[in-house]
Amino acid sequence: MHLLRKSIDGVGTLCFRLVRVFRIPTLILAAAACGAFAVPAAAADPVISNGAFRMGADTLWSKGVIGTGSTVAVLDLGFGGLDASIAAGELPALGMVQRSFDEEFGIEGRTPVGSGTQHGTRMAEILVDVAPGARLLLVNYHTQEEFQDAVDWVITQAPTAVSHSNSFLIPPFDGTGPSAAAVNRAAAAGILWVNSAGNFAERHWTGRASAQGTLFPLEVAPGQVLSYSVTPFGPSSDRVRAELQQRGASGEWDTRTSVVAGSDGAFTDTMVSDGGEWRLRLTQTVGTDSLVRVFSRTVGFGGLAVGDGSVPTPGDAAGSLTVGAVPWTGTNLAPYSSRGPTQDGRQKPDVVGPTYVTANRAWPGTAGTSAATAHVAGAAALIAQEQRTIGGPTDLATLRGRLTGAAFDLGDPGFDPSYGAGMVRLDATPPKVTLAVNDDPRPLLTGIVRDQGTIGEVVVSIDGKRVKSLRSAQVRVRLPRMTAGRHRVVVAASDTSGNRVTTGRWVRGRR
Ligand SMILES: [Ca+2]
Ligand SMILES: [Ca+2]
Repeated sequence: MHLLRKSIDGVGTLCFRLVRVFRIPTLILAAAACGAFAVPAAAADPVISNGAFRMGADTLWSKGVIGTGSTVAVLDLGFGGLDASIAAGELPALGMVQRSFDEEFGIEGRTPVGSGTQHGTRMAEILVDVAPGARLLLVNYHTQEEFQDAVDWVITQAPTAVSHSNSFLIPPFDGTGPSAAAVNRAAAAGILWVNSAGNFAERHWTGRASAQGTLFPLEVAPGQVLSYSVTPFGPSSDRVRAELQQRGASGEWDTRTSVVAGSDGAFTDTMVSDGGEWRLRLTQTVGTDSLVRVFSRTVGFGGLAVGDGSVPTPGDAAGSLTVGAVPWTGTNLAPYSSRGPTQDGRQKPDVVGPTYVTANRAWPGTAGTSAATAHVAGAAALIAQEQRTIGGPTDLATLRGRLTGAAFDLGDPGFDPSYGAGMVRLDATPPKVTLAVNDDPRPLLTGIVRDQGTIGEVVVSIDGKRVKSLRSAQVRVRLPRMTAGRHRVVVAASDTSGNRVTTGRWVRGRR
């Protein structure tokens, strides 16, 4: 449950029991919480992504900053389920521009392995949650060639930002490939390109292939899809054969599909497991022991996975603001979130965003660096409007600087290879706490916690020992009897963006 706040009378009565934020950023409070307000019955009952509150977007909504005047292009493989999303009130019925570059399947699109997809629709829902005033362009493609055409069209539309939550597993992964070049064209045109780092930290391996064959046992359930991208990095004449093998009835390994990859990489044919035992075999056929990079679209490498270097393209582009993922309730990188360095040694991701959110009740727990990316693009749309409001610059360097400069540091201190600059943060102001303690034998601690964003946790401790944890703005805690002498009562209040303040009082014990 989110904790939202609204002053409902002239003396600052605060209600924190949640409620709903509608598509216009009027904070409407539950009748149960405040009595004076009834919640209007909505035809649809949309839900706001938890990640918006994690970033502190509500601090800007309450100032009327909802992304008005900003355009964001959501670039994706497909937008299935748009009508249902609009009917559920999760996307606006009017104002979204649709443009398909997928020659075969149109705006609905397909995944890389040919399935229908609602991925782009989920991303658009998150964007609308963070920046409900932004104008959306929904643009899809399937091939890398179509992607480049899509980017060139998007550039003509001059959006504030692009939200692209997809990757190509096509080398060279050093920021110079064709999709990275397209991203850099957008950046050169002044557009903030926000790209997912990828969900490949557990589905990536790099190491040496050998002439004898390097083997990867695969844990594959029946019906599971197998699809691999294989690239040797060495002399251009080097070749590595990748074979997907299944153990036959008599115990020998049968090669079910095989491909030979050079420095421009190759994909294995997509296989669907019918059960049994599977393995991937990499064999150096030309050259000696090439360094090989393998991405799996589907099945993880388990204990053999190599998280470092698992950012595909175009998250490798210098012009991309590349986004890793942290669950919205936590501070630890999602285990799948791809990490740098790039093939040429640059650090990615640039920032992390919130994930594992619900932006549509029918799709709880939307995860991945995809969801994180859409949140960050929405944040950019808000910052751009805020800048216009104050007459400040809205150029790419300013937006990028705001997103990285105000990020909440996570992981190792400072910029690091897992979190980049940290979690994108729109609320950088800690809560304010007013406190009083009476002198009862068991003192009553009372207080109010105020924040422009959403209150996360309020912790009461005595002499460093936690006695109570609250998630409300109203503090009313009966403290235990304390021994004679002075004791320090501290209230530590944090908002959901991680900003924290501590306020203390000395209390005399009487026991
Ligand atoms: Ca850090
Ligand atoms: Ca705050």
